[in-house]
Amino acid sequence: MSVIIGQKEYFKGIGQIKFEGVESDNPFAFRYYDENRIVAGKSMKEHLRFAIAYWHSFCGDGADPFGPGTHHYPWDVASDARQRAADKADAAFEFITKMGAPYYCFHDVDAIDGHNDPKEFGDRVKFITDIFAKKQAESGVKLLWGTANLFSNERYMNGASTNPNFEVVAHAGAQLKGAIDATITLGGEGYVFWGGREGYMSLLNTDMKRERENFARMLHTCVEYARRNGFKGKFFIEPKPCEPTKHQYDYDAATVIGFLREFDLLSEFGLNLEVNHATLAGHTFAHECQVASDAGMLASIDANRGDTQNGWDTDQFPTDIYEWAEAMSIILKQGGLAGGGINFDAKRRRNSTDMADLFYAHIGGMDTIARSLLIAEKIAKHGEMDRLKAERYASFNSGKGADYAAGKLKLEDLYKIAIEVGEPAQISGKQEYLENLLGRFV
Ligand code: XUL
Ligand code: CO
Repeated sequence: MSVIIGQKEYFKGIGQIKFEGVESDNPFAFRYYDENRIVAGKSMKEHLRFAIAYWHSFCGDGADPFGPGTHHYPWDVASDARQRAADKADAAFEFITKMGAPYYCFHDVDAIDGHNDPKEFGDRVKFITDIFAKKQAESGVKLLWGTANLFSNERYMNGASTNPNFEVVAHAGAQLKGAIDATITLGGEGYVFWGGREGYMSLLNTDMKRERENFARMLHTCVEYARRNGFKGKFFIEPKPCEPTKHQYDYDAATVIGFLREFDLLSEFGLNLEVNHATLAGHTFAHECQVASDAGMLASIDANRGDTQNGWDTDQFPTDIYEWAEAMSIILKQGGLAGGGINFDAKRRRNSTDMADLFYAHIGGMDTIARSLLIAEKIAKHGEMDRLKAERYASFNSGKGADYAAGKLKLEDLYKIAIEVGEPAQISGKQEYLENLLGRFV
């Protein structure tokens, strides 16, 4: 059966979204995201490397635990799986192009329907990969990262790479091979591992030591395969503490960094931090960014936000300018994201049912983040925030403090110094002052 592509316009009446500035009243325009504007030596486009998430934007139907989907897509009607996937690709590339986003991201099963036969599924993924390759060449849109969905199929109910049954692990491997092949063919800049079911529901039936070892074994197996087959990009792990499992092994940035170090995977990987996952781990987004950045591991971001009253992954579009200003300051300080970009792993609300809502959601998200970049630049230029932080630790820069930091002092030396210096003077942490300073730039 031959498949028809590129014949339809799905988002009729909505044209290219352009920058019009803060005075603009046009809801279909950017007020802050000006892709060519130079900020700290690079264009906004290069700094932010925005990506559209295939799953939420073109597959997510708005279903929740209390009811089925409310989003009905005109590209999701053909009876043949390949034609449906081709129609979805038409809609996706139309949207991504109209938004002016340079990148997209996808799971294998977002691109085309899954199939239990690994050969048939592999063929389907190859089929859609060819279409994506054509669409990328026509539009100039690039693949930020690819990934395999190893959590939806019921065979993964006890985990994928951490499944207690080796046969399920083999199926996970088959799927990973297909998704890695697609990522390589499409020139993906990264490959993401998010272990949705790589954790446990109960320790009573779980050999955690073996599961973590098996998880690391699969990562090594994938890295070896991808490198042997020409993958030049970066591997990312996306931490999340729980949901759908009670406990996920990739709990948070610090846990993942420890895991990668324990299993000798540190050099191949970076972290893809998701805002709402940080919240679920009981951290701020800035905390996760700082932990990752300090370890040289802050590579990519899944942009969204939670809801302060709901303790689950609501995946809302970013609007919190304070949250982003703090995080962006950390990103800017490390010279940008290491190998990744900013992917909108965010979804419209169930009752946001107009096609226009998909545009408003992304325009708002891109503007929030672009604005945070401008704020971060101002904070850096002003310099007081950095200066105050540095001053707080100045006692380690010279004299005995520097000797101590260099490992030259023994515990007995500290005893002598404590007697010599007497009671230290009180030094204010100036938190409110710094909060005001941040507020001034926001
Ligand atoms: C789930 C989540 C995933 C990953 C990719 O919480 O964030 O969509 O980003 O598998
Ligand atoms: Co994510």
